[in-house]
Amino acid sequence: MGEIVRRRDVLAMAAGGLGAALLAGTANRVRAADQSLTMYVFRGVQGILGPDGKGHDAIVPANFVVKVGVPVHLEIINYDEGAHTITCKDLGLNIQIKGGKEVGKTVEPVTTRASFTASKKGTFRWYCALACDAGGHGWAMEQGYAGIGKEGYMAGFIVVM
Ligand SMILES: [Cu+2]
Repeated sequence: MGEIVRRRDVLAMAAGGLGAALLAGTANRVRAADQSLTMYVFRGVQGILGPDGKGHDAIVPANFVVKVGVPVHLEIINYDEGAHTITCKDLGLNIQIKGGKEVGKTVEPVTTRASFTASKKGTFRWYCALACDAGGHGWAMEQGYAGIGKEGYMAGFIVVM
């Protein structure tokens, strides 16, 4: 992973001018009042351990807060080779997160962008609707989709205020 990050840093520096141009392009679509959140998907080997002492797939942060009626722009960077979802029927969400790119024994992260606007206040549970966490023997998915008690891994809460 260190190698990938270093390469990305170098690329970012090399593309400084281009990056600024791309950001300017993005700014046209993201209004000042909008919310932005960067999330990460990590695979079990990255060391987020469950109570069983084993690593498990996790979406970080699993719990987050958004404002009602204000668009939220998510940037989800997936360091796991598998695809995942952020599914929350109460908020009409079923965000499909693209899998990372396997290169030998490492994974190059792949970024998914998605936007939504929460239309009602409350606390809503999301879960990943795909059978993932194979490396952790599916622990995060036990008792159904990201089973009860597995929040912080492939489930969590969206607090809409
Ligand atoms: Cu998942």
